[in-house]
Amino acid sequence: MSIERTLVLIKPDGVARNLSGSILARIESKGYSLVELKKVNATRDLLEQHYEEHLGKPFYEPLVEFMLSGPVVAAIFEGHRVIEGFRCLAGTTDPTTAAPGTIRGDFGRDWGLAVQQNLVHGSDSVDSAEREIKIWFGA
Ligand code: RTP
Ligand code: MG
Repeated sequence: MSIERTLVLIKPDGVARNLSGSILARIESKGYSLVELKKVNATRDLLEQHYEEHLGKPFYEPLVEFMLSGPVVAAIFEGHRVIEGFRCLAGTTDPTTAAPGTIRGDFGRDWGLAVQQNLVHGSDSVDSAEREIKIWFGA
């Protein structure tokens, strides 16, 4: 067994729509454990670190603006294969076509805005998780 940790963000759309509790409940119901939880107003500096892999892409600036548009909930969840498990719970990036039964598929859709507002973020690898947890929660 290899216990992993992952960074989960409930993005400003999820917080504004009062879905934080429903989203966290799904992750806990799957059997993952909450390690840390906070509501934060992200800064541009923090988001530029978080999204450095997307620098230069057409959706980068709208994405950063979207993430600055309201508070986000940041959480660390722990469990065996939680990184892959959470991304499976979240569903694919485009919420219009994300499978029903997933967080994005059940609660989200493309609103035709500059960036896909898809409710949640989850780290995509052990290395990303370690990097992102440091960015949002410190060492
Ligand atoms: P995330 O990082 O948020 O967990 O989502 P992801 O891995 O499924 O998607 P990624 O490719 O890492 O993109 C990061 C976020 O950028 C926004 N995005 N918009 N074409 C678009 O409009 C577009 N592509 C990406 C989404 O909010 C995506 O989650
Ligand atoms: Mg990603």
